[in-house]
Amino acid sequence: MGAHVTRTQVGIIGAGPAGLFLSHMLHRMGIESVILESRSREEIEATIRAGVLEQWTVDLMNGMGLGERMMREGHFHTGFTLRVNGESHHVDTAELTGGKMVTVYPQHELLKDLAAARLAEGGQILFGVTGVGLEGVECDRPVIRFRRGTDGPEEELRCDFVAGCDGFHGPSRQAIPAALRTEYQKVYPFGWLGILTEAPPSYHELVYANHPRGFALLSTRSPEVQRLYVQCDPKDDIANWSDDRIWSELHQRLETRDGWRLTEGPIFQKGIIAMRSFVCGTMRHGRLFLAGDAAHIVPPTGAKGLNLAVADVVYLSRGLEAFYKEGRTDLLDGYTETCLRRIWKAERFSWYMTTMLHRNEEDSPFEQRIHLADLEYAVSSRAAMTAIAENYVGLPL
Ligand code: RFL
Ligand code: PHB
Repeated sequence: MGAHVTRTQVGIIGAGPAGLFLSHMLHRMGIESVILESRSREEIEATIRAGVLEQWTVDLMNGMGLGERMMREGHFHTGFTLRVNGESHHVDTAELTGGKMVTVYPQHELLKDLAAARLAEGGQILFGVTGVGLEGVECDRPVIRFRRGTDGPEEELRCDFVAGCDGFHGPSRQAIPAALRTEYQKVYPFGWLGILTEAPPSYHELVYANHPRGFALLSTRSPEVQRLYVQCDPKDDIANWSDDRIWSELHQRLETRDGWRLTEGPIFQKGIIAMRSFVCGTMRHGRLFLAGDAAHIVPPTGAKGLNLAVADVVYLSRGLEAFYKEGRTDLLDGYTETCLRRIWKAERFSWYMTTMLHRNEEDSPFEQRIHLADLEYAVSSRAAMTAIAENYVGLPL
């Protein structure tokens, strides 16, 4: 007996921001898709990741009629603070960019909204699949093999196109022969220790702090829960970080000279993440298209990762629409090039914010002074601040 076969137009691997946004956009274009996701819905909806949405990402959510809860529960920030030597410098993004803002709305809440809406429309998202493997992406009839759960029989998803939206560790990028892939990478010698604490907001906007002890970031999640990060050794063991030590570092790095105090609360989640910049310069192989973290990674300092994933699938959906409605392949043929123009700008901005704001023991004294001069210039020049602001709120699509 042959494997059970399902047919669709676009087979999507991964139900992260890239995969879910893509299925929504395709549905509105009258293009069918099926999403295969290895994790359970519960796990995805409980994983804490990004928090900052660019203005156009918010506009896109609203334009698709999916933004109702985000508009009710999200936090709208017209700027953020750069804190240097205990002095606060407000970057008024709205004033510097003609009214653009960023919205703090947790990634897992966004994913909940996207998955619920897609399933309510009759969309197919298969959670908890295993053994995902790609075949035939070089010809016109690609096949994705998978199993439901760990012990379901092997099944085939036959499609016209495969969207590899499976994150940095997923199988899609590896399905492009190594000899055809150009990859660029930078690994940073520091990471972030992130916490969630049950406390009221300490400040009305995000604070990015540069301090001789290292970087710190004050962010938020809700009126009751705050998100904070401290620069640390990426190989450090979280067991070395008692709550007291975390608060002590946060107080020192975020402290100001005007008497402002960080509000503490019980810490209920903590973890360490490493930081890298990565670009796969080959985002298409035959009928396989990579999107989001599957193709690129930015360090989180610029808050770009999720937004960049959504931008990729906007371009991909336009290419697929031109293919199905007009038989044109030019947009699909130009996919990698179109995406990479935006990706490299986001890579540059994320790298710039990261190198400028962190303390890097591997930097020569010359480089350390240059980064400090960069920062001092940024907070003293309207032109430099405008450049930061327009990148932070998101470059036009
Ligand atoms: P995701 O979110 O990793 O989703 C990929 C999905 O694919 C599934 N998958 C598979 N499915 C089937 N078969 C397989 N073999 C599979 N292998 C993997 C995975 O289970 C997963 O569900 O990728 P996507 O969609 O490209 O989205 C990228 C974003 O999630 C990522 O860029 C952001 O989270 C990055 N990021 C931030 N981005 C922002 O725009 N603003 C922020 O403020 C921000 N803060 C952050 C961040 C990332 C962080 N971490 C933990 C890396 C803060 C942190 C701490
Ligand atoms: C977050 O709230 O998780 C967050 C905010 C801003 C960043 C990165 C992460 O630059």
